[in-house]
Amino acid sequence: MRLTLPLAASTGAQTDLLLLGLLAVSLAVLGLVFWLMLVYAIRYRHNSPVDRGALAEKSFRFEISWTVATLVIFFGLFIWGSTIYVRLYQPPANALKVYVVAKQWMWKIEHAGGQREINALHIPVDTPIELIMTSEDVIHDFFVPAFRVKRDVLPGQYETMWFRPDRIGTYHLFCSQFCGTAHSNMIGDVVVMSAQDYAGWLTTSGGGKTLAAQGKGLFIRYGCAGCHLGGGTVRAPSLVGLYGSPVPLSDGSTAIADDRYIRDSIMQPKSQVVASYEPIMPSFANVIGEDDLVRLVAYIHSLAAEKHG
Ligand code: HEC
Ligand SMILES: [Cu+2]
Repeated sequence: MRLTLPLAASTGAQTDLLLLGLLAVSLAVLGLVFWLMLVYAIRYRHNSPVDRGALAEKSFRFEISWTVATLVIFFGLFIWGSTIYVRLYQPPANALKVYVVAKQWMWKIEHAGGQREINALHIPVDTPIELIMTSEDVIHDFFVPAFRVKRDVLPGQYETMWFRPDRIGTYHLFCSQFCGTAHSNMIGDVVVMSAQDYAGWLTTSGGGKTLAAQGKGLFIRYGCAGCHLGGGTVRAPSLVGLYGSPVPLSDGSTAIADDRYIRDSIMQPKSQVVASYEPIMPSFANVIGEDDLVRLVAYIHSLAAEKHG
């Protein structure tokens, strides 16, 4: 019999350790309480001849030390858990980005090379993978137990999450947020492949045009180019080199141009207006679907590379 869930991501080992730690502390507390109960119940049972003495004095030293000890232990657990949790949302810069669009009731996966798949995710082993996820309708939740990752996928915004698979194989993907009648069908396979197999998969799985190349076409089709490529009558910021850089906003704050920022710039342009520009960009919410949005974001992402070399 297998007691443990297979672990296939190096980033998940710490989660398992934390679980063991929590279990150990809980068992220790449980053991202490039950041991004391047992000892006192037997020792001071009805009719037992032991001396019950005078009532004990309240000792502040004792009260304070057990309170402080508990505080230290449980605060330590909190810090331990939150460091792991926070790290889950800080993907390394070299992570391979994959876009995930959830809808009732399927997972649509879009790779940078233009490969698309449904209810399956093919990824290379030993590579940090960053998922940029959104939903077309209700709240879903991307859950891969073997990687120890799980995150709600919300409509109208990007959620990111990362992990590093370290074992070749096929693992279950679940939607773990009840999302309607066919929620239980919203499952899939995560296929972790060797670098060669992955390269082979990329070439045989079509794609044709990369996401960025498709986004470039949409950039013209949706009329973004008219404002953003300059030459016209309106003044709009150039998007070259934007991705990943800090953007000064009109309210005096600074934002980092990540996927989420770019998404919001397109869907809710009024929410963050670039400093020294007029808020004239129209909102594309209800105009651009999630699939096209992913392509536009990938295109703007690709413009960052143009500037650097
Ligand atoms: C009517 C002209 C106009 C159109 C059309 C337009 N934009 Fe904009 N856009 C602007 C202006 C002006 C700004 C700067 C003010 C602001 O942030 O709203 C801007 C800001 C942005 C930003 C943030 C830039 C930065 O430096 O932080 C992004 C990203 C962006 N637009 C993408 C797009 C995309 C994608 C489209 C097409 C779907 C589009 N825009 C269509 C005028 C336009
Ligand atoms: Cu779902």
